[in-house]
Amino acid sequence: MTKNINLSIIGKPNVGKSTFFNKLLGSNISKVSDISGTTVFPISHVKNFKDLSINLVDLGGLKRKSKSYEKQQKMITFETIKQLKISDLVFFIMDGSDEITKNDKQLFKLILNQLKNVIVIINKIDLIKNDIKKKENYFKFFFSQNYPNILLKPIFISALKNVRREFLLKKIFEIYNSSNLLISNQQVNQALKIITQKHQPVYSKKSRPIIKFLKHVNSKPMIFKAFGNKLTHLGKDYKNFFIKKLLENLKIYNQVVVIKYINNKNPYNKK
Ligand SMILES: Nc1nc2c(ncn2[C@@H]2O[C@H](COP(=O)(O)OP(=O)(O)OP(=O)(O)O)[C@@H](O)[C@H]2O)c(=O)[nH]1
Ligand SMILES: [Mg+2]
Repeated sequence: MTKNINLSIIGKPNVGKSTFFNKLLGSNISKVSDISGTTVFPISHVKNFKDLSINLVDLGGLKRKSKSYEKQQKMITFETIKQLKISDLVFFIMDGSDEITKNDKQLFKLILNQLKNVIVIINKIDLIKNDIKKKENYFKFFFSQNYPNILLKPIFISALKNVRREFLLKKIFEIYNSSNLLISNQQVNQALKIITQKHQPVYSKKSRPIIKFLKHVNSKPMIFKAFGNKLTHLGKDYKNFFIKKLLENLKIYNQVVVIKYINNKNPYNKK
């Protein structure tokens, strides 16, 4: 049976979204130009791969909130949010020949806030003249430092010269399949053991918060529940550390994760 998936292409203006869309499909459906604001209305086309029927949607370039007062931008924002809500997966496109801007950060946050799985594409690498490695590290560092609840390996391409179509289609297939699974209690709690044996939460008010049991309760969005004692005392730093380690341990990439901490009531506290 074919599975339908919705995949949106999101990014600020002029980063090469439409070029990327066309090259992935091997056609010239969406208009490309060097003038920012070329795409306004969403353009979609279906690409079949294995048992997936991928509805690929090219969207207009989104500007920062503070700069989105023009009529056209309002339209693009409206369409993007509408599309984002029904997306199974998002291609977030950035310009590799440029620095990371506030516009990029705001857009990426929008995608994560909707708890969407995402593939990060760094485009236009043909324009990077020297020290590509340094540039790659710059982007990798940005994502690993700022977003603990998702593990990302940015993919570096030139949509113009080589979009890496087969590689990307396989990635979509992989992420789609793993995002529908529930991970067993055994596997999740094995990870919990490994993480907490190395780094326990710090003491707070003379007692130590303890995570006793972890359960994967939902896929898409991926939600875990952590049960234990004194979990309201868990600090933000530890939570960030814990979620990151969990993702690394379970090798969960491209999926945004939420952990809900639930305090077990201590039965001996009853009077
Ligand atoms: N050098 C280089 N130029 C590229 C690449 N990808 C796209 N471009 C160019 O960048 C410009 C913008 O490309 P588009 O695909 O229209 O960008 P877009 O993100 O769809 O732009 P909007 O629809 O306006 O938001 C065009 O001149 C493209 O030819 C690339 O990999 N390398
Ligand atoms: Mg476009």
